[in-house]
Amino acid sequence: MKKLLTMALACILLFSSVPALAQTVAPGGSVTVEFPFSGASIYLLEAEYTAAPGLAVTGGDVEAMYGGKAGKTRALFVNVPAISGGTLALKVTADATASGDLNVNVTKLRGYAPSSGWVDLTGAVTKTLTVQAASSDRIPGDADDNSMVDIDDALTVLQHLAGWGVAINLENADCDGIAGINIDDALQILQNLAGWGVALV
Ligand SMILES: [Ca+2]
Ligand SMILES: [Ca+2]
Repeated sequence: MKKLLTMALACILLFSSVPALAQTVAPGGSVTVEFPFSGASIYLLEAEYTAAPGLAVTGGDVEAMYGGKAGKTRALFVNVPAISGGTLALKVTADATASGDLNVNVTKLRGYAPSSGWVDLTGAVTKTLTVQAASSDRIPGDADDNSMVDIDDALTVLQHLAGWGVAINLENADCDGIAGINIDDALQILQNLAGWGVALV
């Protein structure tokens, strides 16, 4: 269902003049960039693409196609019976030091059918990825995620540890500088609140 909705949205964006929404990716992270295509009825799809310095294509597939492989600059997929459209989904990974708006270009997109030979498909486009660090809104100690640290946060950690199934922000709750959530995190919050000079990190 989600894929169908994504495809429907992609088609609307492709066939309208509305600019596509920019996708974002964190430095060192990966994102799937979709290139819808259509045209002749084909058994084979061949795509060539380039990624700006700072980005690399690290995988990909075509929904509804039987098999194939996406390499760094080229993808080849096959399907029987023939299909007349689909979406090339490229997995793009950003370097840890990448930043800004960087492009991925599909420079060639063609399909093959025995009756017609190789035919160019509609859909070769440029997509821009904005590489930006995820905004950090973490508040160490704010286990119940209400934007303040008080005794309820220590209780939330304790209730979580007791298996009460309470809502908890795990990133905030792990606040004693030692990875993992345990009773020391609850104590850290209590000691911080008591003015013992213990920092929440
Ligand atoms: Ca709180
Ligand atoms: Ca901890």
